[in-house]
Amino acid sequence: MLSYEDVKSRLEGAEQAHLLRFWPELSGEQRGDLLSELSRLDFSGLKNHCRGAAEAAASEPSGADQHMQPVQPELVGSVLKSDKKTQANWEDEGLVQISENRVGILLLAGGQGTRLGVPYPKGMYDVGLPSKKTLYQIQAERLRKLQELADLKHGTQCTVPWYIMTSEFTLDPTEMFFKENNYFSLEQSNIIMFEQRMIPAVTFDGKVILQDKCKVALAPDGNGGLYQALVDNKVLVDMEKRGVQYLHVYCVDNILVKMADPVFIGFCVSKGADCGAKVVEKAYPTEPVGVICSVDGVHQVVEYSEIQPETAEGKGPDGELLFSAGNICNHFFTRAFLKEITQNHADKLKQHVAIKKVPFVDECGNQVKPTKPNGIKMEKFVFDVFPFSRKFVAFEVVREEEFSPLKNADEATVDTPTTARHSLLAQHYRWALAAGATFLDEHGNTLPARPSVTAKDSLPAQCEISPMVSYFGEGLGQLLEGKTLTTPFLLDVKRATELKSL
Ligand code: UD2
Repeated sequence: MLSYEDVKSRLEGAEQAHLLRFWPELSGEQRGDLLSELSRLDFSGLKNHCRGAAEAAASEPSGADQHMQPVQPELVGSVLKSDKKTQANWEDEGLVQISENRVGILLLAGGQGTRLGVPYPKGMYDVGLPSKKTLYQIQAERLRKLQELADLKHGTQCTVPWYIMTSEFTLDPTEMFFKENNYFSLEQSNIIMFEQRMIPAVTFDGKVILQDKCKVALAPDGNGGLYQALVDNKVLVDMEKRGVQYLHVYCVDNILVKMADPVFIGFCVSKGADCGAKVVEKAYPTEPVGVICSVDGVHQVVEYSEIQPETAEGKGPDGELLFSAGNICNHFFTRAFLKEITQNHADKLKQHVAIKKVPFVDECGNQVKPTKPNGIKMEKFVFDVFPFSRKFVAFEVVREEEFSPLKNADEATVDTPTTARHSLLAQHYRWALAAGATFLDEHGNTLPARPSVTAKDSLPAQCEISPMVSYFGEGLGQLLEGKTLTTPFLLDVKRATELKSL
C-alpha cells in the first residue's frame, strides 16, 4: 500500500486530488480503507482515463453504423442450413478436441447484473425450475456430462478446465457458492477463478466520483476487461500448461448455453478459424443484442446500445432485417489468437461510454442518489478483438434451442426468470417427445405435443431433464420411447436408472 504523501502527489499529477477531500475527518480505519483502494488505481493511466471519458461522453456517436454491411454469407455456418451429416462431422471433430484436453471454457461472470436487481452473482440465481437448480449448477452439470460423452466415445478421461472471470463484486460470493456446493462434483483444481480490474466512474468534467467519503465509485472494466485479466492472472500460461488450444467464452445468463459445444468447436476448428461467434436471427429490431457485421470490410459487432434505430430497423429487398445476425455472447478463440491480442492489441481496444446514475457524496459530505445520469463508466467489450482476427467465422444456431438470457426481473416482458424457465422446460419437453414419450397431466389427460412456447400465457409442460442424463437431447430414446409419463416430470439420474430397468 502506498503512503498518504505518495497517493496525494500521484492524485495531484492526475488532477484528482479531490479524492482526499474528506481525509481530515476520516477515522484511522477509514483512512486505511481509502488509501488501500487508491493505491490500487492505475495512476499512470488515470489522467488519460478521466479526460478520455469526459471527451468521449461529450462527443457525437461514432456513426460506425453508417458503414455497416451485413456479414458475408460464406463466413456464416448454420445449424439450420447444414445437413445432419455435416453437423455430425463438426460434432465429431469437437469431441475429438475435447477428449484430447485441447478445449477449455471461460465464463464471463464479472458483471453486476443491475437489471436483474439481485444482490448476488447472477449465476447463483434459481429461475424456479422443478429441480431448483441455479444457473451455475446447470452449467457445471452440462460440463460434467460433456466430458463423459467425449470419454465414452474416445475411451479417454478428459478435462475441460472452467475459467471463471469475476470482479470485486462477484469473486467472494462465487467462490463461496462453489465451495458450499462441493464444486458441483467437478475437480476443484479444474475450476480457475480470477478477477478482472475495476475502474473509476467519472463526472462529465473528468473527475473521479467519490461514492462515499472513503470510497471511490468503481465498476468492472466491461467484459472486454478479459484480455487484461488474462495477463494479470496468467490464465494463458495455465492454458498452455494444460495443452488447451481452444476456448469457448460465454456469458453467465443464457440458461440454454451449450458449454464447449462440440458442434461449434468442431465447426470453428474445421474452418481454421482463430475467432468465432455464435449468432441467432434477431427476434425484433431493438432486441438488446449486438449485431455481427462488417464495417469498412472488417468484421465486428456493433452493440445494441450504439446502433441507430433506423439502422437496426433497416430491411433488405425481401423485407427481412438487414442486420439480423444477433450476437449471443458465445465466442470461440484459439489460444494463439488470445496470446497475440494480449501481447499486441490489448491497449488498442475501444472504450465504450455508458452514462449512468452513480451515487456520490456531495461537497458537504451528504450521500446523494442521483435522479438523472451524472457519471460516465467506460467499458471494453469482449468482441472488440474480432477486427484483429485473421479468420473470423460466425455460426448461426436455433434460438429456441440455444438462447434464452436472464437479464431482467419478472416485471419485464422479456428475458426474465419466467421466460428462461419456460424456454428450458419447453426444450426438454420437445426432447422427450422426440424420444417417443407421451405425457399426461396430473388429471390423467394426455398433453398435446406442443413444440414450443410462443403465446405469452401458454405454459410449457413441466418436464425437466437433468444435464447429467442428457447434454443436448441425446440418449433419451432408450429411456423414454413408448413411455407414458405424468407431469411434473423430473428426469434425474435416479429416475433414468429406474426407467432403464422397466
Ligand atoms: C451482451 C452482449 C450483447 C449480446 C447479449 C446477449 C457484450 C458487450 N454484449 O450484452 O451483444 O450478446 O449479451 O445476452 O458482450 N461481464 C463481465 N464483466 C463486466 C461486464 C459484464 O464479466 O465488466 C459479463 C456479465 O457477467 C455477463 C456478460 O459479461 O456474463 C454479458 O454482460 P451483460 O449481461 O451486461 O451484457 P449485455 O446483455 O448488455
